[in-house]
Order: sequence, then structure tokens, then C-alpha cells
Amino acid sequence: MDSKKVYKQGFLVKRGALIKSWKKRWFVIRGSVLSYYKSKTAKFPKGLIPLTPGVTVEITKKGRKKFVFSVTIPQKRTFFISASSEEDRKEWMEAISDTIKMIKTDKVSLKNFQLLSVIGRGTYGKVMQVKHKTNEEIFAMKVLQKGMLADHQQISHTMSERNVLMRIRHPFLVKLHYSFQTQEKLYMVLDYVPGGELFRRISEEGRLSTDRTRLYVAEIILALDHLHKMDIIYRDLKPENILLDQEGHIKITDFGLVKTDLNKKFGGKTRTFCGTPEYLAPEIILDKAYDETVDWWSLGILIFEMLVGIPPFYSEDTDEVFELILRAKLKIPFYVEDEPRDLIKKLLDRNTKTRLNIDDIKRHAFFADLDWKKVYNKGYKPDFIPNIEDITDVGNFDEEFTEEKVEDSLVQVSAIGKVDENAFDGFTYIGTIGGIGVMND
Ligand code: ISQ
Repeated sequence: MDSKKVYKQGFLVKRGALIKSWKKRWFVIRGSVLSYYKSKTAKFPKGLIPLTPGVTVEITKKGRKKFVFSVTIPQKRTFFISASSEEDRKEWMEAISDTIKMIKTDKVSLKNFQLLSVIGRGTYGKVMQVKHKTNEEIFAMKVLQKGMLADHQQISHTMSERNVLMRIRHPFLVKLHYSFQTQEKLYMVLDYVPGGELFRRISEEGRLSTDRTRLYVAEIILALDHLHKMDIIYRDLKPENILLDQEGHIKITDFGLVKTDLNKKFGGKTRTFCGTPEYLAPEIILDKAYDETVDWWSLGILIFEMLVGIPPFYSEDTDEVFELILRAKLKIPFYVEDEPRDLIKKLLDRNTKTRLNIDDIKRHAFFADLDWKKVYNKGYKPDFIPNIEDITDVGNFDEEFTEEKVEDSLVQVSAIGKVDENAFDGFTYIGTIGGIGVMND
């Protein structure tokens, strides 16, 4: 299934094994294999490089060729490959080492972690702060009870979460480092982001300044655009899913509802209903086909909530929230400045055809003075720096959770629904050369 997904492809120049000349080849990482083809359209590969544990990738010098790296299969062969630029080489080397690591991570289990604190809880399960016992790294561990997910749709979300997150490297997206499972639970070991939720900042401060909002929003835009470029619609943008790192930059988490192209089975359009009502785009409520523009709607809601303190379409009653989203006139308080006001209006456009797209958004007057490259490189320093004592500090998370005793609680037998175990196939992988083997523990 997912083993056939293409993670990266492009032209690279490869040195021959026997005749040591350099030849341009079309390279593809699919599943756990790096294949190369004579041309982009060739049906069969000229060669296969298994990206399994033991295989190493490193920067190498080889003659006068620039941007060379090598991939070594121990006791077998070293491939010398030249990329088109420093950046291109870095991307390929990361994609290759991530693929190798993805298989290695299966050896990891709950035993490798010391549970430190509970930092969050939802209907799905909980999030704990944990420490890797050998390298002492701190992570956030999300534990999902399979019994709570005994519905195929949610399971496929969880699957996409694993497969998607493991591949993602972006300054403003939480990275998935390991994942594993037992009979009852799914575990995801993610970056620990110590600054707490943006939701808490808004609750404590009432509303945020225009400048502060601008930088958060710009960082969120780059994160969403990155997901969209990977054919992922996030669909769950809300302040609870936006965390602050130690310097105050944002990191988006909870890809539980992410859709990859794998799940887009309806003529390229997704038809499943998920999300928090206040942030849902009208076309989702109406159960229409939708695309990545739903995230730009949610961004409009988020900008409003940052600047005003509450979302624009709000009620205690969920049905009324739906009504407001579909029909209410947008009212923006007087103190919201002209540029963010205009941007909010154009994002909260119920017509998806005229709603702003990524290019319009990046060019909008609200971001006129912003250099997007500088945003990506964390070149703008956030005004608000979270108070963090040390790397294990959980002070920015709710006491309601952090005061809780940490344990990997036994699942009450009665709480487990009947789960189709096959639905989790592929969650744990074991590498086999020439393909991926599936293992259920
Ligand atoms: C990472 N760090 C802190 C909190 C988190 C909550 C959910 C997912 C990842 C997290």
C-alpha cells in the first residue's frame, strides 16, 4: 500500500560501477528503495538501492564533480551520486537517511522511554512528555487507544499521520521521530515543543498585537503551504494545535486528520467530515468536495481569533456555529487594522473560487514588509519568548494534566471496541530488500 508511495524523485548524476563515467539518471525513492532509471519515462529501473538499516549516506569528494554524496551498502557497493546544488544534495541525503531511519525505528518500543509528565489529553488518549532512556532526548509521546479509534476513517487518519509525519521536515511542523504499537495502543513519539499552546496565549492575553499575529501567521502559512505541496490538506487548524517552541516560533501539531493523496479517492476531492466547528470551512459543513483552500478559510478564522480573542462565528451551540459559518455577515471589530482586516475578509470568502490562494496570500499587503525566506529561516525574532526553565519544563502546559500521575495505564477491557486488526497493517514496518514487509506485533 504505502510502500508504493513516491517520496522523492528527480534527476541526479550517477557514477558508473564498471565504466566510471557520470550519467544523468531519474531517481525515485519509493517505499524503502531508491531506484534509478535511464529516463523519466522509462518503465523499468536500471538499478535498485535498498534503503535498509546498515546503509549509509555521506558527503563525498569525487574528482571535479560538485555536490557529490555516496550511498554505501556494506560489503557490497558504494554509489557515487552528484546533485545539482548544495540544497538539492541536502534534500536527497535527508530523504535517504529518513527512509533508512524509518525502518530502524521499528525496533523502538515503550521500554525505550521514561514517562515524565502528562501534558495533554483528548478523547483519543493522551500526550506525555518522555525521555529516551539511552540518548536522554526529550520527546512528546502521543498515545492513542485503538479501541477509541475503532472506525476505519479514524484509523486511516492515524495511518496517514504516521506515514506523513515521518517524512516531514519543516521548521514550523512537529516531527514524528518514532512510532510503534501494541495490541491496544498506537504510540507516536514527536518533537517536544515546550512553549505550550497558542490557545493558552490567546486565553491569557485576551488578544495578540498585530505584529505578533503577523509573524505567527506568516510561519503558519509556510507550514500549511509545505503540507499542501505534499498533497496534504491539514483541515484541523486551530489554536490548540499550534505550539510555541523555546524561542517563541510556532510549530503545528496533530496531523491526526491530515489527508494524503492516498486517501483522496473521490476524483481528487476528499469527502470526509472532521474538525472543530468554529474553524470549519462552509464547503466542509455542506459536505461538498473540497481542496486545500479549506485551510486558508481556517487561517482567516485564526487571524481573527488572534486579533480579537474569539473566533468570528461563535456560539455555545454547535448547530448555531454551523449556521453562522454558512450565513452570518462577518463583523470585524473597529480596532483591527486595515491590512489584517482586508486579509481576513478575503480568506473568509464562502466562494472557494475567489478565496485567496497561496500566491495572493503571500503577496497581501499585510505581509508587505516581510521577507518570506527570512521567515523560513527563523530570521524574525518573536516578541514573546516562552518562559522555559530547562528542556524538561512542563510549566507551559495545563496543571490539569501535568499534576496527573504518569503511567501507561492499562486499557480497561470494557473500553475496547471491536477493532479490525487489519486496519492497522502497515503501521509497524520491517524492511525487506525490494519491498516492505508488514509486521503486526
Ligand atoms: C509536542 N509538544 C508538546 C505538546 C504536544 C501535544 C501534541 C502533540 C505534540 C506535542
